[in-house]
Amino acid sequence: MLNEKVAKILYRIADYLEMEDNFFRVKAYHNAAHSVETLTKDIESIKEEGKLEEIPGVGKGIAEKIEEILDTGTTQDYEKLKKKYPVRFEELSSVEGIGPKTIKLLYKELGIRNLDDLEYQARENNIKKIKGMGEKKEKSFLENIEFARKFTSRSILGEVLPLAEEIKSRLIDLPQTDRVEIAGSIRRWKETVGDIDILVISEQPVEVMDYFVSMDIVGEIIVKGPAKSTVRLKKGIECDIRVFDEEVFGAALMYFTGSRELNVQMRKLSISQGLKLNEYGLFKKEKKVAGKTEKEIFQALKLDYIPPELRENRGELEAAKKREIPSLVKLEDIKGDLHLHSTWSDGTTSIANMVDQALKQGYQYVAFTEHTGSLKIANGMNEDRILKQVKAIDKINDDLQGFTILKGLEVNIDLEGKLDIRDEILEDMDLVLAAIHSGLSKGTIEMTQRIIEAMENEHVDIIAHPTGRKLQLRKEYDLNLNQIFEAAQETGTLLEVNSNPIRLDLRDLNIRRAIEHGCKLVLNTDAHSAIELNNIRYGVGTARRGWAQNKDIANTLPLKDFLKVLKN
Ligand code: DGT
Ligand code: CA
Ligand code: CA
Repeated sequence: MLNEKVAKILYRIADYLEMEDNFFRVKAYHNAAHSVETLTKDIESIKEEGKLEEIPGVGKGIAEKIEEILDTGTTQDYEKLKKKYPVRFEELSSVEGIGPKTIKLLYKELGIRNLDDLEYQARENNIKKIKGMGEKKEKSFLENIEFARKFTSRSILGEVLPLAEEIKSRLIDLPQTDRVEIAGSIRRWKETVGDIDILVISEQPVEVMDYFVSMDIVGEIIVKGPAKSTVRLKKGIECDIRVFDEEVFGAALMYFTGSRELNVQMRKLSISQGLKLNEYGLFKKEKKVAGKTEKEIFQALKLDYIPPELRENRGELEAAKKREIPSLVKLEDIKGDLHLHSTWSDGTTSIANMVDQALKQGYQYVAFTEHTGSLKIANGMNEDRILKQVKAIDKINDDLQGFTILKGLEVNIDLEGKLDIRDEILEDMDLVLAAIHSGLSKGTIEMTQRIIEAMENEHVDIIAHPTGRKLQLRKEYDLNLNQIFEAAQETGTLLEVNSNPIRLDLRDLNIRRAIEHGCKLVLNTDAHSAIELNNIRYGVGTARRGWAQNKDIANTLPLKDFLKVLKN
């Protein structure tokens, strides 16, 4: 709907004008935006009839701006303001208590551009130091950020990565490209992403850009130039592409992989060694010392190579200086998936087809863990059907060589922390997952106690999706995670990293905390169809962001050793 698009730009201009203290025009733009937004008639046809000035609140000046938007997709003034204040306006203003004036203040004083910056600065207690802010505001920002995140325009990695890979493969197929890489937050496997960043090596950038902006998946061209272009894809997300020479590509890749916070620290470190780092290389005076590859830049700075997933300024630079960057878990290290559903409960694929997929992924084992009795909506199985499935799996196993299907269950933890299947049945299963599926909003003490109680059951091997969050849909349960981690470690219960890109639960920081507590983890997909077994890569990316190594992850072990890690 064009009306909405025009209204949005007018609103945004009003916001910028407010940052500029131009209150009279703020009001004018605001009124015009509101009129356009609530028009029932299509604005394009009003323009064609030459009647834009008849819209309430739209005078000659704003009518001209609307024409400019309809003709070019933007206005020159708007573009200038965007450059002047390169902040994620929508993101920041979605935090309660933050308007244009505060955004300007936060940007000027602390360079805050987005929610991540805001959260960082608030946690560092830098906001209360700004004149006019104070401790109370800082605290309330922190409280409201979580809520605001749900309503921001960030997309889920699981939706964006396939799109980025599609663009990458199309660009690679061009005769003019020598190399194509996905950079930015996607390369870091961040669970949500703001936009897609693609870097290309090519000697014919103009042809590459021509192709890029004319792809059928492009909805709108935002900027087009020989070195950089930005489009909005039809799916809504923006995609940046930048072309570089082979000689500088490592430096460019490092710079545009970020994170911004790490880049700042890397530049500081370079300066302290008498060097200068930017997106074109590492320089000593005017002489380039490195830049063709990331590896040679890290080397020249006397650092371990830092994998992209760690580049968040969370201690990785210090570790790299001490040559203590751990060897992180890799996709090919995963030997099995221990959380699968088939048509026996609420999955859509047969056991045989799921196993085919597991074999394709090079696995040695899987476990089927259907829902149980009390979870009626998920076609939960009663004791009778559980025993039937056990027999069915035994039969399939007889025909498999070098591959084992484990017989498992995903049992429900009730309000008291009890399970909905008798111990006598659980005892005969190879593996038991337990999870909370109801009574999600009890208080911290109760929720924590329910999970600990379940872990104390000698048959429960794994707690599935331990915090219950769903990205942009549902917060984590109120849990005392320290107590959960301690109990998991003491009882030898594995904690799941659920690899469904909506869940990613445990998330990166909690993975790192769990490992510090000495917990063991297991990476599962919770697949309800064969294709979803591929989601394991999101779990691996997240585990790497949590600094996980093979020794932390039970399903990097061959079957025999894996079974030893389970209880009993
Ligand atoms: P996103 O898109 O919000 O999920 O996060 P990123 O990290 O992909 O951020 P983006 O797309 O704005 O920029 C890509 C990378 O480029 C970012 O991680 C660091 C680098 N970068 C871009 N602009 C700047 C800048 O002004 N300063 C610094 N230090 N780095 C920048
Ligand atoms: Ca990005
Ligand atoms: Ca970008």
